[in-house]
Amino acid sequence: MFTLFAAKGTVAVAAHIALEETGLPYTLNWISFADGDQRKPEYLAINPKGRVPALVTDEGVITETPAILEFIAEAAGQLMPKDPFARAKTREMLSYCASTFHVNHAHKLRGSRWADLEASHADMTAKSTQTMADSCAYIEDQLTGGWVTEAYSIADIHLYTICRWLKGDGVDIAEFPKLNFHFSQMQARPAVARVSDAHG
Ligand SMILES: N[C@@H](CCC(=O)N[C@@H](CS)C(=O)NCC(=O)O)C(=O)O
Repeated sequence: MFTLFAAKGTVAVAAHIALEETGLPYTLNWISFADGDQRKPEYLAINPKGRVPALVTDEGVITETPAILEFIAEAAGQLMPKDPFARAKTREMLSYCASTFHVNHAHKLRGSRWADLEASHADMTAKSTQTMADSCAYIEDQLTGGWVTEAYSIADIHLYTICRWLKGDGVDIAEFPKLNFHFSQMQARPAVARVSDAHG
């Protein structure tokens, strides 16, 4: 039995979807950013980085979305290709989502992680629409029109989770037809719809 610590609408949506898709037993523990739960000692004892998601397992805590997603996929024997090249392409997308796509988004509201001046924050916020659109253009070019690799995998789940933020970031996903199709395919999945309802 796993416990997922998640905040609504965050990148924790990805781990939540993976758990719903696989049917592994888990409990959900909501963290409220509005109440600053992520910086409270109780939560820092679970994840000293003060971020979500965190997945508590019998062996210990796992943080970082790519690691959590791959752990869930391996525990369930689902959502990860068997072929070495396809596995590498899956990890390539996970890594891009975590290190670039997500970070572009974080520049919109979390500029204080990288700079102190208000003017610097404003500059980062203004730039995030363009960097998110640039990432979409890159991914659009990579996609073939279906899933990230031949079959549905954790790469699709991570990609979808970040694409949920595009509208709020000022990017119209309809300008990227393959990405838009990918997004609709994800929304049509019952597990994804259940998680979306839970996150509101
Ligand atoms: N690299 C981490 C990033 C996790 C992360 O930054 N999560 C955000 C929510 S999307 C968070 O917890 N932010 C809380 C804060 O900055 O106070 C991952 O991919 O899991």
